[in-house]
Amino acid sequence: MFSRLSLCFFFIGLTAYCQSMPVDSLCTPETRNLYTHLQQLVQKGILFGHQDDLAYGVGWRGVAGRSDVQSVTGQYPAVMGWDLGHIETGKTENLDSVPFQKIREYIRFAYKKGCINTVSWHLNNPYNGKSSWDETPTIKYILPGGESHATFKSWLVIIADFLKSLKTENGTPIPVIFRPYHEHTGSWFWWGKKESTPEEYIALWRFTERFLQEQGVHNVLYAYSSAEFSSKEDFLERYPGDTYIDIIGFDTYHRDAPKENANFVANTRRMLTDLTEIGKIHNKVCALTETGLESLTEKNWWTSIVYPMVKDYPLSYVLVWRNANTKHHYAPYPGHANAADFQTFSKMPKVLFEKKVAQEQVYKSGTGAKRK
Ligand code: BMA
Repeated sequence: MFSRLSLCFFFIGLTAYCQSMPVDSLCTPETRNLYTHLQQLVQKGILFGHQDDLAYGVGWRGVAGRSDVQSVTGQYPAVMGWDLGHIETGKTENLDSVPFQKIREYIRFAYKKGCINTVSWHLNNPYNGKSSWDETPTIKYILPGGESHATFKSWLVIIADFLKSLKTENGTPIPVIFRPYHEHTGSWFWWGKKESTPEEYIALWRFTERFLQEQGVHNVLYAYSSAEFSSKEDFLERYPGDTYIDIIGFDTYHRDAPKENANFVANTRRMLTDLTEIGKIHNKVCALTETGLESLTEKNWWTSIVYPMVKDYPLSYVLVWRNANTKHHYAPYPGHANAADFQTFSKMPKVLFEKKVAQEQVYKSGTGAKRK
C-alpha cells in the first residue's frame, strides 16, 4: 500500500517536473527558469510586448534607452520582439534597418530589466534569394538532399552564431524565444500553407531545431506561431510535435475598424479558446504572438477591445507590432490620441509591464526549475 502510494506521488512529481521543462534538455538554467516563470506568470497576468521597442519609434531611431511605450506609460514593455531577417545574407542590418549589433545590445538591456526577448526571422528564400514573401514552393529544395540544402545550412550556422552570441557581460547566455517560420497557416511566405505540405513544414522545423542544438544553441525556447486558423485541426496540421515546441501562439490583426470590431473580437476569441484548449492538452505555454490595429484608429482600443478579450485567457504574453512611422505603428507615442487609454491599460491588474516582471526575477529563482 505504502509503496503504491509513494509510487503515485513519485509519478505526480515527475509529471509536474517534466511539465515545466523546455524541449531542449540541455538548455541553460536561465532558459529553464524563464520557461517555468512563463508558466507561472500566467496566473498573475499577461505580459505586454512590443516589436523593435528600443530600436526606433515614431519620429526617432537609435536613441539609447528610448521607447515609445516607456515614454507614454513610464515603463518598458515586458516582452520585446526582434527580427533577424537578412542576417542570413551577411548584411549588418535587418530588413527594417536595425543593426544586428544593436539587436544584441537591446536584448541584453531587456534581459537586465527582467524583460523577455522574442526573435522572429523573416528569412529570404534560400532557393532563389528572393524575400520571405516569395511564394515559390521551396522547402523540398532546402531539406537534406535538396539542391539548396548547403545554402540553407550555412544560413542556420549564421543564426546559431547569433543566438550563441547573446550573452551578459559575465558570459551568461541570454535566453530568447525563437519564433521562426511563423504565420504558416497563411500563404504569403515561402514556408506557407499553399507553398509546402505539412510533412515538409514539420521536417523543416525538426531539421532546424536539431541543427541549432548540434551547433550548441541552448538558450532558446521554441515558439510555433501560426496566422489565423479555422479550427484546432488546422492549427495543429503543421505542428512539429510536443518534443519540439515550448510555446504555441498565433498572429492576428484588427483591420477595418470600426466596421470589423465585432468580427475581430469574435474571431480572436474563437482562436484563443482553441489555443488554450490545445495548450492544456499539449501542456504548452500560450501567447498572442503578434497583434495590433495599425495606427490605432479606434478610440480606447486597449481598454474596450484588447483588455476585455485577453483577460479571459491564460496567455503568457500579447505582442503588438512595430512603431515605424505615423502611418504604420501599433503602440501609441507621446501625443497620440490613444495614449491616455494605453496608460490606463498598462495599469490594469492583469496586464504586466516591465516593472512587475522585474520583480518576478524571471531568470534566476524559478521555483521548480533545477540547475544543471
Ligand atoms: C511587416 C511590416 C513590414 C516589415 C515586416 C517585418 O508586418 O511591418 O514593414 O518589414 O513586418 O518586420
